[in-house]
Amino acid sequence: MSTNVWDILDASFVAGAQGAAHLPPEYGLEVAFAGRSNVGKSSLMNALMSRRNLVRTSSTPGCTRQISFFSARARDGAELCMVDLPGYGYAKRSKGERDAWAELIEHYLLHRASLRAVVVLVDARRGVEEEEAQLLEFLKTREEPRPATLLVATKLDKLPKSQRRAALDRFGSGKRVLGVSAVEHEGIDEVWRALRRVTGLAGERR
Ligand SMILES: Nc1nc2c(ncn2[C@@H]2O[C@H](COP(=O)(O)OP(=O)(O)OP(=O)(O)O)[C@@H](O)[C@H]2O)c(=O)[nH]1
Ligand SMILES: [Mg+2]
Repeated sequence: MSTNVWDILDASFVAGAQGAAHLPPEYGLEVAFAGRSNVGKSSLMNALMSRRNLVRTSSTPGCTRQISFFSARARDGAELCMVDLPGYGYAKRSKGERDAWAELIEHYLLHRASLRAVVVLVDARRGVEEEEAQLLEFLKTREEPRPATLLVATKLDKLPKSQRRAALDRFGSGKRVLGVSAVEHEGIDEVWRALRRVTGLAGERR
């Protein structure tokens, strides 16, 4: 196996926040993982951190009930804070309709200064739908400096190999899409490379 500077040497849970008052202090670079419930956010984070069960995953949608912060340190010393967001709808709603949850996530996405990138996950079999389009639009409402957005198609293994390329090309938002499978450990290095690029962390394959 080749040695990558982004091989993860340490990964650990830092904090969980169920309200804005519980967000951990800002330090370093943060990357958040967003997308509807069950899309594979926690699984992708585990794959990126080379840990099987650091981030809790579940076949029951809506399992992640807080914003969870993890710290990962790579072989070259680069550190990144990875943030697991609960899945939810990003539609513009009245204050009354919006629950405490949505408020917490929106607050985090709009105001967290250390947030450098938001990885938006979409099931490879579905493509970008209303909810993801709304999230991408919502992120554009943030004042500069705005976090980069990265579109990732998950569960690529659920599609026959012959259909994968076409499915990614069909995503259609005009943004580049990275395809991954947490199960087959497919596309994980490419996500790392993109994360390092958008966060400004140097590091190429040695
Ligand atoms: N086949 C396949 N299944 C996957 C993949 N990634 C995740 N899953 C499965 O999809 C289910 C949901 O995965 P999670 O990673 O918990 O999804 P999540 O987006 O964190 O879900 P919430 O925390 O509920 O928002 C689990 O049963 C995973 O095993 C993948 O790449 N391929
Ligand atoms: Mg989760």
